[in-house]
Amino acid sequence: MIDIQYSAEVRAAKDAGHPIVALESTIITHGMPYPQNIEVAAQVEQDIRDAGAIPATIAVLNGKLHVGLESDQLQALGQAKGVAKLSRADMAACIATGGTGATTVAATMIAANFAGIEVFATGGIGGVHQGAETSFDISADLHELAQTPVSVVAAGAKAILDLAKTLEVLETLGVPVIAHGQDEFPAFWSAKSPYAAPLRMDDAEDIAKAHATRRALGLPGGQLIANPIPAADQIPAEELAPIIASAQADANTHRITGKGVTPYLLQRIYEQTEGRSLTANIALVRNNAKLAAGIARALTERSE
Ligand code: PSU
Ligand code: MN
Repeated sequence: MIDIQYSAEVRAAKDAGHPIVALESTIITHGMPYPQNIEVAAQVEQDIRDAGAIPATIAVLNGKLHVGLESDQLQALGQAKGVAKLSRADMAACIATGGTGATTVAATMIAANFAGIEVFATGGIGGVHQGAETSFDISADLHELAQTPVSVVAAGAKAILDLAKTLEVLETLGVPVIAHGQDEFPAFWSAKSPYAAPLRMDDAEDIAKAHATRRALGLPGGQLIANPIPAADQIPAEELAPIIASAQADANTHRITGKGVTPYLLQRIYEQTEGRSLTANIALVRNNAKLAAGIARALTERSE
């Protein structure tokens, strides 16, 4: 039996029927450098509380599935070396063998759904990598969105991905892609991409209503809520393009493949922007946390 370990705060919120927002942990262990990773994780949790919901950061610690981390657990995870990156393929094996791992978007969706949490905030989802026509590198996050009923708030997909192909795969898989407050699909560090989002909604209530309607129709799968980075925090796409191209070339030269690709590219871009990519990343995650809290609140109010 899977015995979910809830944090005290999440346990109390579940008992009281308060809105809860899931958070992933790969962004902590593989997406940001220490010590900013821990500071950001704690800040994002606080942003969710300030917006009227309860944060549930998800990870596997010593074979236990944790939904909500106590602050000492978060501190330890953020400093640990060699933590596994868990997606759909490896979360069960990690639990079964008593391992410790951080959950990606896909694994966090599985755990959140298992714990009855319907809304999840992150930075960016995984998608179709550039060169996927030869590498076949397509994130399991896309397939998860097609089968697990959680609404994921992200700032679109990173420009290290092929956004056009990512949108095509999401369409094929029947995943609603809803841009928040604009017509364009956002590009993570930049608010706009050249691609139109298939759907647009301007407030949390409509997004919650769409989520509940999918559930009522018995449709499997979640929604991708593409929330643009605030204009003041973005890095112009033209400025990033050559940096991304050189990071991608380095990844090819060093034959980085599989799970290693996303963390490698993020680290190279961080170095080449002298940390500006991280500042923007923090701003967009915080912005996503607020919107996710609003959606979770709207869902709770609808079911009352
Ligand atoms: N985007 C970020 N930071 C991250 C990730 C994505 O800005 O840390 C992580 C997420 O956990 C996402 C994962 O689910 O990378 C995708 O990895 P892959 O491309 O290997 O599926
Ligand atoms: Mn991949």
